Amino acid sequence: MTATDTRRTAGDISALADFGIEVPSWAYGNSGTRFKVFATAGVPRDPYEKIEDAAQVHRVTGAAPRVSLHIPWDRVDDFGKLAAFAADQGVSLGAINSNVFQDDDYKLGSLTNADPKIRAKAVAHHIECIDVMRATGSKDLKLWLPDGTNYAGQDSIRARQDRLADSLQKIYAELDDDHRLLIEYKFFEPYFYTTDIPDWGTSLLHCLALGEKAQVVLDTGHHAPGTNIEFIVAQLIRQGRLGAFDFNSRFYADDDLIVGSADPFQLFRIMHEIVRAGAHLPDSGVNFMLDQCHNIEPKIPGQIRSIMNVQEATAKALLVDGDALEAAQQSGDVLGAHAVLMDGYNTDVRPLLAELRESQGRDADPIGAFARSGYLERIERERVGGIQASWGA
Ligand code: AOS
Ligand code: ZN
Ligand code: ZN
Repeated sequence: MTATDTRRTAGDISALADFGIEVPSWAYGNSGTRFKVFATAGVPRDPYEKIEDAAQVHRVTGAAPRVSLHIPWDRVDDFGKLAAFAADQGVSLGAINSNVFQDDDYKLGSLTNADPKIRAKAVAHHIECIDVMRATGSKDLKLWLPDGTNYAGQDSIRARQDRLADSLQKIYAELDDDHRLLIEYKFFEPYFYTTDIPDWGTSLLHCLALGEKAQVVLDTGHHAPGTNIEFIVAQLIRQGRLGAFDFNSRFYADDDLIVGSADPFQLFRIMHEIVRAGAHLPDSGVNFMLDQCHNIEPKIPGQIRSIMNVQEATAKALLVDGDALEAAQQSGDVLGAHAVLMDGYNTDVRPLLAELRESQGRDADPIGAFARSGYLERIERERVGGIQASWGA
Protein backbone atom coordinates (compact mmCIF):
# COMPACT_ATOMS: atom_id res chain seq x y z
CA MET A 1 0.00 0.00 0.00
CA THR A 2 1.37 3.44 -0.88
CA ALA A 3 1.20 6.62 1.19
CA THR A 4 -1.54 7.92 -1.10
CA ASP A 5 -3.78 4.96 -0.25
CA THR A 6 -4.11 6.07 3.35
CA ARG A 7 -5.57 9.41 2.24
CA ARG A 8 -8.33 7.91 0.13
CA THR A 9 -11.81 9.01 1.03
CA ALA A 10 -15.34 8.55 -0.27
CA GLY A 11 -14.73 11.82 -2.17
CA ASP A 12 -12.36 9.95 -4.50
CA ILE A 13 -15.21 7.76 -5.68
CA SER A 14 -17.91 10.43 -5.64
CA ALA A 15 -18.56 9.85 -9.37
CA LEU A 16 -20.30 6.65 -8.25
CA ALA A 17 -23.11 8.71 -6.75
CA ASP A 18 -24.43 9.30 -10.29
CA PHE A 19 -23.54 5.90 -11.73
CA GLY A 20 -26.68 3.88 -12.45
CA ILE A 21 -26.97 0.27 -13.55
CA GLU A 22 -30.09 -1.03 -15.30
CA VAL A 23 -31.55 -4.30 -14.03
CA PRO A 24 -33.36 -6.92 -16.17
CA SER A 25 -36.98 -7.83 -15.44
CA TRP A 26 -36.16 -11.47 -16.23
CA ALA A 27 -33.73 -11.77 -13.32
CA TYR A 28 -36.58 -11.95 -10.79
CA GLY A 29 -38.59 -14.88 -12.13
CA ASN A 30 -37.94 -18.58 -11.94
CA SER A 31 -35.07 -19.66 -14.16
CA GLY A 32 -32.70 -22.49 -14.74
CA THR A 33 -31.09 -24.32 -17.59
CA ARG A 34 -32.50 -26.55 -20.28
CA PHE A 35 -32.18 -29.33 -17.72
CA LYS A 36 -34.27 -27.85 -14.94
CA VAL A 37 -36.03 -24.67 -13.97
CA PHE A 38 -36.06 -24.34 -10.20
CA ALA A 39 -39.13 -22.94 -8.51
CA THR A 40 -38.49 -20.20 -5.95
CA ALA A 41 -41.09 -19.06 -3.46
CA GLY A 42 -42.32 -15.52 -3.89
CA VAL A 43 -41.26 -14.94 -7.49
CA PRO A 44 -43.26 -12.33 -9.44
CA ARG A 45 -46.52 -13.32 -11.11
CA ASP A 46 -46.61 -10.45 -13.57
CA PRO A 47 -44.49 -7.55 -14.87
CA TYR A 48 -45.77 -5.30 -12.09
CA GLU A 49 -44.34 -7.60 -9.44
CA LYS A 50 -41.03 -7.82 -11.32
CA ILE A 51 -40.82 -4.04 -11.13
CA GLU A 52 -41.64 -4.09 -7.42
CA ASP A 53 -38.72 -6.47 -6.90
CA ALA A 54 -36.39 -4.39 -9.05
CA ALA A 55 -37.37 -1.32 -7.04
CA GLN A 56 -36.07 -3.05 -3.89
CA VAL A 57 -32.65 -3.28 -5.50
CA HIS A 58 -32.70 0.46 -6.16
CA ARG A 59 -34.06 1.22 -2.69
CA VAL A 60 -31.08 -0.34 -0.94
CA THR A 61 -28.32 0.50 -3.45
CA GLY A 62 -29.50 3.80 -4.92
CA ALA A 63 -27.76 2.61 -8.08
CA ALA A 64 -30.36 0.63 -10.02
CA PRO A 65 -32.76 3.30 -11.28
CA ARG A 66 -34.06 1.55 -14.43
CA VAL A 67 -35.59 -1.82 -15.34
CA SER A 68 -35.20 -3.41 -18.79
CA LEU A 69 -38.31 -5.06 -20.18
CA HIS A 70 -38.59 -8.02 -22.50
CA ILE A 71 -41.32 -8.38 -25.10
CA PRO A 72 -43.33 -10.62 -25.06
CA TRP A 73 -42.42 -11.77 -21.53
CA ASP A 74 -43.44 -8.40 -20.09
CA ARG A 75 -46.35 -7.64 -22.39
CA VAL A 76 -49.20 -5.81 -20.63
CA ASP A 77 -52.37 -4.15 -21.90
CA ASP A 78 -51.32 -0.66 -20.90
CA PHE A 79 -47.60 0.14 -20.96
CA GLY A 80 -48.27 3.74 -19.90
CA LYS A 81 -49.80 2.35 -16.70
CA LEU A 82 -46.76 0.10 -16.19
CA ALA A 83 -44.43 3.10 -16.60
CA ALA A 84 -46.50 5.09 -14.10
CA PHE A 85 -46.37 2.16 -11.67
CA ALA A 86 -42.58 2.03 -12.06
CA ALA A 87 -42.35 5.76 -11.33
CA ASP A 88 -44.44 5.24 -8.16
CA GLN A 89 -41.95 2.58 -7.15
CA GLY A 90 -39.06 5.01 -7.68
CA VAL A 91 -37.65 3.50 -10.89
CA SER A 92 -38.16 3.99 -14.61
CA LEU A 93 -38.45 1.61 -17.53
CA GLY A 94 -35.25 1.16 -19.55
CA ALA A 95 -34.34 -0.76 -22.66
CA ILE A 96 -36.99 -2.77 -24.47
CA ASN A 97 -35.62 -6.19 -25.46
CA SER A 98 -37.12 -7.87 -28.49
CA ASN A 99 -37.51 -11.65 -28.77
CA VAL A 100 -37.08 -13.59 -32.00
CA PHE A 101 -36.01 -16.85 -30.41
CA GLN A 102 -39.22 -18.50 -29.24
CA ASP A 103 -41.32 -18.87 -32.35
CA ASP A 104 -41.44 -21.90 -34.67
CA ASP A 105 -41.38 -19.57 -37.68
CA TYR A 106 -37.84 -18.55 -36.77
CA LYS A 107 -36.31 -22.03 -36.89
CA LEU A 108 -34.18 -21.06 -39.90
CA GLY A 109 -33.81 -17.41 -38.97
CA SER A 110 -35.85 -14.31 -38.22
CA LEU A 111 -34.42 -11.07 -39.64
CA THR A 112 -32.18 -13.20 -41.88
CA ASN A 113 -34.76 -15.79 -42.98
CA ALA A 114 -34.84 -16.61 -46.69
CA ASP A 115 -38.64 -16.25 -46.62
CA PRO A 116 -39.61 -12.57 -46.93
CA LYS A 117 -42.87 -13.17 -45.01
CA ILE A 118 -40.96 -14.42 -41.99
CA ARG A 119 -38.52 -11.52 -42.19
CA ALA A 120 -41.48 -9.13 -42.32
CA LYS A 121 -42.96 -10.77 -39.21
CA ALA A 122 -39.67 -10.30 -37.34
CA VAL A 123 -39.43 -6.67 -38.46
CA ALA A 124 -43.04 -6.11 -37.35
CA HIS A 125 -42.18 -7.45 -33.89
CA HIS A 126 -39.48 -4.81 -33.57
CA ILE A 127 -41.89 -2.13 -34.70
CA GLU A 128 -44.25 -3.30 -31.95
CA CYS A 129 -41.32 -2.90 -29.52
CA ILE A 130 -40.81 0.67 -30.76
CA ASP A 131 -44.47 1.37 -30.01
CA VAL A 132 -43.92 0.00 -26.52
CA MET A 133 -40.99 2.42 -26.16
CA ARG A 134 -43.25 5.32 -27.07
CA ALA A 135 -45.68 4.26 -24.33
CA THR A 136 -43.03 3.65 -21.67
CA GLY A 137 -40.69 6.52 -22.51
CA SER A 138 -37.85 4.04 -23.13
CA LYS A 139 -35.10 5.21 -25.46
CA ASP A 140 -33.27 1.96 -26.26
CA LEU A 141 -34.47 -0.91 -28.43
CA LYS A 142 -32.18 -3.85 -27.76
CA LEU A 143 -31.78 -6.62 -30.27
CA TRP A 144 -30.03 -9.87 -29.56
CA LEU A 145 -30.28 -11.86 -32.80
CA PRO A 146 -30.24 -15.62 -32.23
CA ASP A 147 -30.11 -16.35 -35.99
CA GLY A 148 -27.47 -18.67 -37.36
CA THR A 149 -26.91 -22.02 -39.06
CA ASN A 150 -25.77 -25.44 -37.92
CA TYR A 151 -24.19 -26.91 -41.03
CA ALA A 152 -21.75 -25.72 -43.67
CA GLY A 153 -23.68 -25.00 -46.85
CA GLN A 154 -27.03 -24.80 -45.03
CA ASP A 155 -27.49 -21.22 -46.21
CA SER A 156 -25.45 -18.51 -47.86
CA ILE A 157 -23.46 -16.58 -45.27
CA ARG A 158 -23.42 -13.47 -47.48
CA ALA A 159 -27.09 -13.61 -48.43
CA ARG A 160 -28.02 -13.80 -44.76
CA GLN A 161 -25.95 -10.68 -44.07
CA ASP A 162 -27.70 -8.88 -46.94
CA ARG A 163 -31.13 -9.86 -45.63
CA LEU A 164 -30.11 -8.81 -42.13
CA ALA A 165 -28.92 -5.41 -43.36
CA ASP A 166 -32.21 -4.91 -45.15
CA SER A 167 -34.33 -5.93 -42.14
CA LEU A 168 -32.28 -3.73 -39.81
CA GLN A 169 -32.78 -0.77 -42.10
CA LYS A 170 -36.55 -1.25 -41.95
CA ILE A 171 -36.43 -1.28 -38.15
CA TYR A 172 -34.04 1.66 -37.95
CA ALA A 173 -36.32 3.73 -40.18
CA GLU A 174 -39.10 3.43 -37.56
CA LEU A 175 -37.05 4.85 -34.67
CA ASP A 176 -37.87 8.28 -33.27
CA ASP A 177 -35.08 10.88 -33.21
CA ASP A 178 -34.23 10.21 -29.57
CA HIS A 179 -34.37 6.40 -29.88
CA ARG A 180 -31.38 4.08 -30.28
CA LEU A 181 -31.08 0.61 -31.75
CA LEU A 182 -28.66 -1.40 -29.62
CA ILE A 183 -27.27 -4.42 -31.45
CA GLU A 184 -25.86 -7.24 -29.34
CA TYR A 185 -23.44 -9.91 -30.56
CA LYS A 186 -22.78 -13.45 -29.36
CA PHE A 187 -20.30 -15.88 -30.83
CA PHE A 188 -22.49 -18.99 -30.80
CA GLU A 189 -25.74 -20.48 -29.48
CA PRO A 190 -28.50 -21.38 -30.21
CA TYR A 191 -26.81 -22.28 -33.53
CA PHE A 192 -23.36 -23.73 -33.68
CA TYR A 193 -21.83 -23.34 -37.14
CA THR A 194 -22.47 -19.70 -38.07
CA THR A 195 -24.07 -16.94 -36.06
CA ASP A 196 -25.30 -13.96 -38.03
CA ILE A 197 -24.03 -11.39 -35.51
CA PRO A 198 -21.20 -13.30 -33.83
CA ASP A 199 -18.81 -10.51 -32.88
CA TRP A 200 -18.35 -6.80 -32.28
CA GLY A 201 -16.99 -6.27 -35.77
CA THR A 202 -20.17 -7.56 -37.42
CA SER A 203 -22.34 -5.61 -35.03
CA LEU A 204 -20.31 -2.45 -35.64
CA LEU A 205 -20.44 -2.84 -39.44
CA HIS A 206 -24.22 -3.03 -39.33
CA CYS A 207 -24.35 -0.04 -36.96
CA LEU A 208 -22.11 2.02 -39.25
CA ALA A 209 -24.30 1.19 -42.23
CA LEU A 210 -27.45 2.17 -40.32
CA GLY A 211 -26.44 5.49 -38.78
CA GLU A 212 -25.59 7.13 -35.49
CA LYS A 213 -28.62 5.86 -33.61
CA ALA A 214 -27.31 2.30 -33.96
CA GLN A 215 -24.82 1.20 -31.33
CA VAL A 216 -23.17 -1.98 -30.15
CA VAL A 217 -24.13 -3.91 -26.99
CA LEU A 218 -21.26 -5.75 -25.35
CA ASP A 219 -22.46 -8.71 -23.30
CA THR A 220 -19.49 -9.78 -21.20
CA GLY A 221 -20.47 -13.46 -21.50
CA HIS A 222 -20.58 -13.54 -25.29
CA HIS A 223 -16.92 -14.04 -26.21
CA ALA A 224 -14.61 -16.93 -26.81
CA PRO A 225 -12.43 -17.84 -23.83
CA GLY A 226 -9.38 -15.61 -23.54
CA THR A 227 -10.86 -12.71 -25.51
CA ASN A 228 -9.50 -9.37 -24.35
CA ILE A 229 -12.81 -7.63 -23.67
CA GLU A 230 -11.30 -4.34 -22.49
CA PHE A 231 -9.66 -3.99 -25.88
CA ILE A 232 -13.09 -4.21 -27.52
CA VAL A 233 -14.41 -1.67 -25.04
CA ALA A 234 -11.60 0.75 -25.90
CA GLN A 235 -12.14 0.27 -29.62
CA LEU A 236 -15.90 0.82 -29.48
CA ILE A 237 -15.47 3.92 -27.33
CA ARG A 238 -13.01 5.32 -29.91
CA GLN A 239 -15.68 4.87 -32.56
CA GLY A 240 -18.41 6.38 -30.37
CA ARG A 241 -20.39 3.16 -30.77
CA LEU A 242 -20.38 1.55 -27.34
CA GLY A 243 -24.11 1.77 -26.65
CA ALA A 244 -24.50 -0.58 -23.73
CA PHE A 245 -23.20 -3.42 -21.61
CA ASP A 246 -24.94 -6.60 -20.64
CA PHE A 247 -22.98 -7.46 -17.52
CA ASN A 248 -22.66 -11.02 -16.24
CA SER A 249 -19.93 -13.59 -15.55
CA ARG A 250 -18.92 -16.65 -17.46
CA PHE A 251 -16.59 -19.57 -16.92
CA TYR A 252 -17.45 -21.52 -20.05
CA ALA A 253 -19.93 -19.84 -22.40
CA ASP A 254 -23.07 -17.78 -21.87
CA ASP A 255 -23.27 -18.65 -18.18
CA ASP A 256 -25.18 -15.50 -17.07
CA LEU A 257 -23.71 -15.68 -13.56
CA ILE A 258 -23.31 -12.73 -11.20
CA VAL A 259 -21.09 -10.03 -12.73
CA GLY A 260 -17.65 -9.86 -11.18
CA SER A 261 -17.98 -13.28 -9.56
CA ALA A 262 -15.88 -15.32 -11.98
CA ASP A 263 -13.16 -12.78 -12.71
CA PRO A 264 -13.29 -9.54 -10.72
CA PHE A 265 -9.97 -8.47 -12.23
CA GLN A 266 -11.43 -8.60 -15.73
CA LEU A 267 -14.36 -6.46 -14.60
CA PHE A 268 -11.88 -3.98 -13.11
CA ARG A 269 -9.89 -3.86 -16.37
CA ILE A 270 -13.11 -3.17 -18.29
CA MET A 271 -14.15 -0.43 -15.87
CA HIS A 272 -10.68 1.06 -16.05
CA GLU A 273 -11.13 1.59 -19.81
CA ILE A 274 -14.55 3.06 -19.12
CA VAL A 275 -13.33 5.44 -16.44
CA ARG A 276 -10.27 6.59 -18.42
CA ALA A 277 -12.59 7.54 -21.27
CA GLY A 278 -15.13 9.22 -18.99
CA ALA A 279 -17.72 6.71 -20.20
CA HIS A 280 -18.99 6.17 -16.64
CA LEU A 281 -20.41 9.70 -16.56
CA PRO A 282 -24.20 9.97 -16.90
CA ASP A 283 -24.17 11.72 -20.29
CA SER A 284 -21.72 9.28 -21.91
CA GLY A 285 -24.52 7.38 -23.61
CA VAL A 286 -23.34 3.99 -22.36
CA ASN A 287 -26.21 2.08 -20.78
CA PHE A 288 -24.77 -0.23 -18.12
CA MET A 289 -27.17 -3.13 -17.76
CA LEU A 290 -27.19 -6.50 -16.05
CA ASP A 291 -28.19 -9.55 -18.08
CA GLN A 292 -28.27 -12.38 -15.60
CA CYS A 293 -30.32 -15.27 -14.30
CA HIS A 294 -30.26 -16.36 -10.69
CA ASN A 295 -30.88 -20.08 -10.86
CA ILE A 296 -29.73 -21.32 -7.46
CA GLU A 297 -29.20 -18.17 -5.41
CA PRO A 298 -31.92 -15.83 -4.10
CA LYS A 299 -32.79 -13.42 -6.87
CA ILE A 300 -33.17 -9.98 -5.31
CA PRO A 301 -30.02 -10.36 -3.17
CA GLY A 302 -28.29 -11.74 -6.31
CA GLN A 303 -29.11 -8.51 -8.11
CA ILE A 304 -28.00 -6.40 -5.14
CA ARG A 305 -24.70 -8.29 -5.01
CA SER A 306 -24.26 -7.68 -8.76
CA ILE A 307 -24.76 -3.93 -8.40
CA MET A 308 -22.24 -3.91 -5.55
CA ASN A 309 -19.70 -5.85 -7.62
CA VAL A 310 -19.92 -3.33 -10.46
CA GLN A 311 -19.62 -0.49 -7.95
CA GLU A 312 -16.55 -2.09 -6.37
CA ALA A 313 -14.82 -2.57 -9.73
CA THR A 314 -15.69 1.00 -10.73
CA ALA A 315 -14.49 2.41 -7.41
CA LYS A 316 -11.14 0.65 -7.87
CA ALA A 317 -10.91 2.06 -11.39
CA LEU A 318 -11.68 5.55 -10.05
CA LEU A 319 -8.82 5.19 -7.57
CA VAL A 320 -6.22 4.56 -10.27
CA ASP A 321 -3.95 7.60 -10.28
CA GLY A 322 -4.43 8.78 -13.85
CA ASP A 323 -1.57 11.28 -13.87
CA ALA A 324 0.92 8.80 -12.45
CA LEU A 325 -0.28 6.18 -14.92
CA GLU A 326 0.14 8.47 -17.88
CA ALA A 327 3.57 9.62 -16.75
CA ALA A 328 4.72 6.02 -16.40
CA GLN A 329 3.23 5.09 -19.77
CA GLN A 330 4.86 8.08 -21.49
CA SER A 331 8.26 7.32 -20.05
CA GLY A 332 8.06 3.65 -20.97
CA ASP A 333 8.06 2.57 -17.34
CA VAL A 334 6.40 -0.80 -17.87
CA LEU A 335 6.45 -2.01 -14.31
CA GLY A 336 5.68 1.43 -12.90
CA ALA A 337 2.57 1.75 -15.07
CA HIS A 338 1.40 -1.73 -14.16
CA ALA A 339 1.98 -0.97 -10.47
CA VAL A 340 -0.15 2.19 -10.63
CA LEU A 341 -2.99 0.17 -12.14
CA MET A 342 -2.63 -2.63 -9.59
CA ASP A 343 -2.64 -0.10 -6.74
CA GLY A 344 -6.19 0.74 -7.69
CA TYR A 345 -7.20 -2.89 -8.03
CA ASN A 346 -5.64 -3.93 -4.74
CA THR A 347 -7.37 -1.24 -2.69
CA ASP A 348 -10.17 -2.47 -0.46
CA VAL A 349 -12.92 -0.08 -1.54
CA ARG A 350 -15.66 -1.54 0.65
CA PRO A 351 -15.18 0.99 3.49
CA LEU A 352 -15.29 3.87 0.97
CA LEU A 353 -18.48 2.53 -0.57
CA ALA A 354 -20.01 2.12 2.87
CA GLU A 355 -19.10 5.74 3.60
CA LEU A 356 -20.57 6.89 0.29
CA ARG A 357 -23.84 5.06 0.99
CA GLU A 358 -24.09 6.57 4.47
CA SER A 359 -23.45 10.02 3.04
CA GLN A 360 -26.48 9.38 0.79
CA GLY A 361 -28.58 8.45 3.81
CA ARG A 362 -28.57 4.75 2.95
CA ASP A 363 -27.60 1.69 4.92
CA ALA A 364 -23.88 0.96 4.53
CA ASP A 365 -24.77 -2.69 3.91
CA PRO A 366 -27.36 -3.11 1.10
CA ILE A 367 -27.62 -6.90 1.44
CA GLY A 368 -28.22 -6.62 5.18
CA ALA A 369 -30.70 -3.78 4.67
CA PHE A 370 -32.73 -5.90 2.26
CA ALA A 371 -32.65 -8.91 4.60
CA ARG A 372 -33.87 -6.74 7.49
CA SER A 373 -36.66 -5.16 5.42
CA GLY A 374 -38.86 -8.26 5.64
CA TYR A 375 -39.73 -7.87 1.93
CA LEU A 376 -38.69 -11.41 1.01
CA GLU A 377 -40.81 -12.97 3.74
CA ARG A 378 -43.77 -10.86 2.64
CA ILE A 379 -43.60 -11.87 -1.04
CA GLU A 380 -43.05 -15.51 -0.11
CA ARG A 381 -46.26 -15.32 1.90
CA GLU A 382 -48.32 -13.30 -0.53
CA ARG A 383 -47.32 -14.46 -4.00
CA VAL A 384 -48.47 -17.88 -5.04
CA GLY A 385 -47.78 -19.33 -8.50
CA GLY A 386 -44.87 -17.23 -9.79
CA ILE A 387 -43.91 -17.37 -13.45
CA GLN A 388 -40.87 -18.61 -15.25
CA ALA A 389 -38.57 -15.78 -16.30
CA SER A 390 -36.65 -16.94 -19.28
CA TRP A 391 -34.49 -19.89 -20.14
CA GLY A 392 -35.31 -23.44 -19.43
CA ALA A 393 -37.54 -26.31 -20.34
C1 AOS B 1 -28.76 -13.86 -25.04
O1 AOS B 1 -27.86 -14.68 -24.96
C2 AOS B 1 -28.54 -12.48 -24.73
O2 AOS B 1 -27.55 -12.33 -23.74
C3 AOS B 1 -29.63 -11.56 -24.40
O3 AOS B 1 -29.22 -10.25 -24.12
C4 AOS B 1 -31.02 -11.81 -24.26
O4 AOS B 1 -31.68 -11.03 -25.17
C5 AOS B 1 -31.51 -11.52 -22.87
O5 AOS B 1 -31.04 -12.50 -22.03
C6 AOS B 1 -32.99 -11.41 -22.77
O6 AOS B 1 -33.61 -11.92 -23.83
ZN1 ZN C 1 -27.20 -10.25 -23.23
ZN1 ZN D 1 -26.43 -14.02 -23.35
